[in-house]
Amino acid sequence: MAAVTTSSLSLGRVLLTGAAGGLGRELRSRLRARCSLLRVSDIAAMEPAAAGEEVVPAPLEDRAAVHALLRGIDAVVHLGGISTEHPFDAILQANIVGTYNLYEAARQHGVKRVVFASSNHVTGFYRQDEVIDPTMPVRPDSYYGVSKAFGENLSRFYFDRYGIETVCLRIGSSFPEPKDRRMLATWLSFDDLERLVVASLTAPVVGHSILYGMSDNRLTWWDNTPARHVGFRPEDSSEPFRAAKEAAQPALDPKDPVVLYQGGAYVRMGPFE
Ligand code: NAI
Ligand code: 15L
Repeated sequence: MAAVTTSSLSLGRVLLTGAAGGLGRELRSRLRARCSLLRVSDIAAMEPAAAGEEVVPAPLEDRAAVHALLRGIDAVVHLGGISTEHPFDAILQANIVGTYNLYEAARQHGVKRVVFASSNHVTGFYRQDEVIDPTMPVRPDSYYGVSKAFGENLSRFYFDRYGIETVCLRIGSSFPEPKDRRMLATWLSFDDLERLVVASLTAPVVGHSILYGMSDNRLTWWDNTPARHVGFRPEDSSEPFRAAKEAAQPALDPKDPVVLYQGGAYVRMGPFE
């Protein structure tokens, strides 16, 4: 789809981590024209640099490499890391040590703002018959969710102690289309993802903010009222996919934890030992 025109403001010198991933590849092409420089990074192979880009591979757990990665950067969109449930040791390195390295380098280089890709799995053990908002206590559903809660807390510390602003995006399910009935509630279109990230980078004052990343879906479990100051206005909806997804899954057992809890299948992944 064509890029969304939400702002013509230059975003300055931006670092995009996780640039080889599903969301990184989408955002790379959409952010490039808005930045004076877009530095893209990952451990996986990336497309060669286009005009206005730098391609800098870096493992997030490598402190020196991450320090170099942040040099001269104004703002970060941090998507890099393990993006699903995995054994703790892998999550520890990529998501916990890696996010610490990123914030510490951001502090040392005077970075002003970070947009952190958190996840709905920070609150996956709330039930699907509850509507929650970002001020409510976390209830992670996985080691992965715990690592994202760590990132949210770490970024709050770096704001309170050092003044680095962060918008934590508890992304629902951002794919070309919803894959199942659960995603009718959690779906975030790529155009709305772009709107969300651009709003998070350009809102004048964000301090430390947390909001859920979902499109304007008819059925929702999340209320972003406490984060209205970010100015995110989703324009897409999962509703056009409803009939097909309901036909594919006509019966749901509400006693099944995967149906009962917002985190879906994540609530029963593992243990891995
Ligand atoms: P993805 O798995 O496609 O991309 C993540 C990227 O991070 C990959 O290219 C991977 O190579 C890179 N990466 C992994 N470990 C790394 C390390 N140690 N050092 C450097 N790079 C590393 O995930 P996706 O879907 O693009 O998600 C992007 C971010 O958004 C992730 O942080 C994920 O947790 C978060 N998110 C995504 C959702 C979605 O629906 N796509 C939902 C909720 C959160
Ligand atoms: C996530 O956090 C994952 O990164 C993504 O792959 C999906 O599993 C998504 O949550 C979801 O809850 O659908």
